Amino acid sequence: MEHLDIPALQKLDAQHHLHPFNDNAALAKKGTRILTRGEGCYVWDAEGNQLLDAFAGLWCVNIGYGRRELGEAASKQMTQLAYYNSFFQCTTEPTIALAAKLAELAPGDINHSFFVNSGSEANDTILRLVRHFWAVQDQPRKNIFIGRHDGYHGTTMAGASLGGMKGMHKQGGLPIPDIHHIDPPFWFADGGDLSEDEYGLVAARRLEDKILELGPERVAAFIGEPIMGAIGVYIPPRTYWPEIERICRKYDVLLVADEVICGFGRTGEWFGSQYFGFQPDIMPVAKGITSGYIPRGAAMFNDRVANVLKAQGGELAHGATYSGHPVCAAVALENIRILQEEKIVERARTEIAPYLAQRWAELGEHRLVGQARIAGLVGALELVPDKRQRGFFPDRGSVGVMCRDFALKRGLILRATWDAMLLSPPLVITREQVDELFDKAWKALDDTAQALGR
Ligand code: PXG
Repeated sequence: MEHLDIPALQKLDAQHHLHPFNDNAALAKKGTRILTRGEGCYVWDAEGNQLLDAFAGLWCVNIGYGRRELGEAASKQMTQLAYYNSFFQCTTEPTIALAAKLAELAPGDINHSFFVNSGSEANDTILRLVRHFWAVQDQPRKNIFIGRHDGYHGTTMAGASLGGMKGMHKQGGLPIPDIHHIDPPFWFADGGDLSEDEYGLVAARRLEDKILELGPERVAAFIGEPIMGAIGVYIPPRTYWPEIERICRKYDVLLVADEVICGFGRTGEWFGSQYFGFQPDIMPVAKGITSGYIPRGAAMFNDRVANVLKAQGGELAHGATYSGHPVCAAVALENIRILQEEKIVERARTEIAPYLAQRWAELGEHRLVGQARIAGLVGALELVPDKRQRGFFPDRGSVGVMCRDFALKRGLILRATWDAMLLSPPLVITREQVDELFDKAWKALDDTAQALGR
């Protein structure tokens, strides 16, 4: 491997590159870690450290790193036709094939894709097209979206507004108008003496209260991540989503399941809605659709919404240069081919998820862990000051960062949100790698406990 001048690169990075979700002044002093290579579930940094990536990049490298077929698919398409768009009565073969493949995979009658470059753009698209859907049916006032506090739907104006992250709302004058939020289903912090199933119904009925407060004739859609990822893997009780679905149907509110993290096998099912047993009307997808190898997102709509947009929508005043990019479509198709032919989702569900759940529960025994939650191949360890109580450290966030750094020193990438350690490995992780993950995570927890004097 070519030798890199790490300090020189770090200096250039500090001088010229603004990093997302970082205090850039502090980061410039510390210097960034430069990643150079990936294979399977491992990545290597410029110093030569081999790291087990238990976070699949950023919840996205579902088929693992280093699959040459995806590079070959991109190269073939680039050579044949590097670019053409879906404007001007045109499109390309891979874009057609991807739309058809997604219709085959998506649950129920979600059969129609609008292509974009990211999850954020998928949600912007959904906000605009859903408002248009109601407007062309003479209901222009039915334009309010309800999301959840602490939800994550991206960082564009609409994405960040639909999400409920307070830090994001503070920057840039958000949320934009006609977006409301209800409290998220987080039993660990909010469940009190209720059982998880009782609490799931209580949390879902907040949606009904909000719809009645605003007036059903004003509410266009509800949007939620089947499992809330970025905030710390909040896995709702089983009772939550069916009740949300019932409420949406009752008031004719469109149900948007944000599948950007859950989609393409994360829970052991193809989509998070299938894991929880509900049927959305609309879903944004991104990340796992290409396993992160190339940017691609889609806003997916059911027959009802798409048919109205087609029959009554007129010209859709929406779209981007890269909406129908054939190279991104070719890579997505190749990724989905591998997921299907190698039965990666099925294997994740039947072989890996049960074993991972068992080992994750063992980590839950650690004295620092208050709750070990997991669904398929996504989970969290909630670090707590007192294992006997469902509570948080007073200085929320510092223990999580400490544990994350100890894990890195031991060759394991785990992400921390506040004091929850998040898990989302490539779906191709093996039982041996699960054992390695367990050993490194346990040691990182020990290191953290020791540093805290516990
Ligand atoms: N919806 C969900 C549920 C997401 O998790 C997006 C939409 C936006 O996708 P794009 O492709 O625009 O990033 C996401 C993205 C984190 C983190 O810190 C999570 C995401 C992105 C960046 C950081 O966990 N999720």
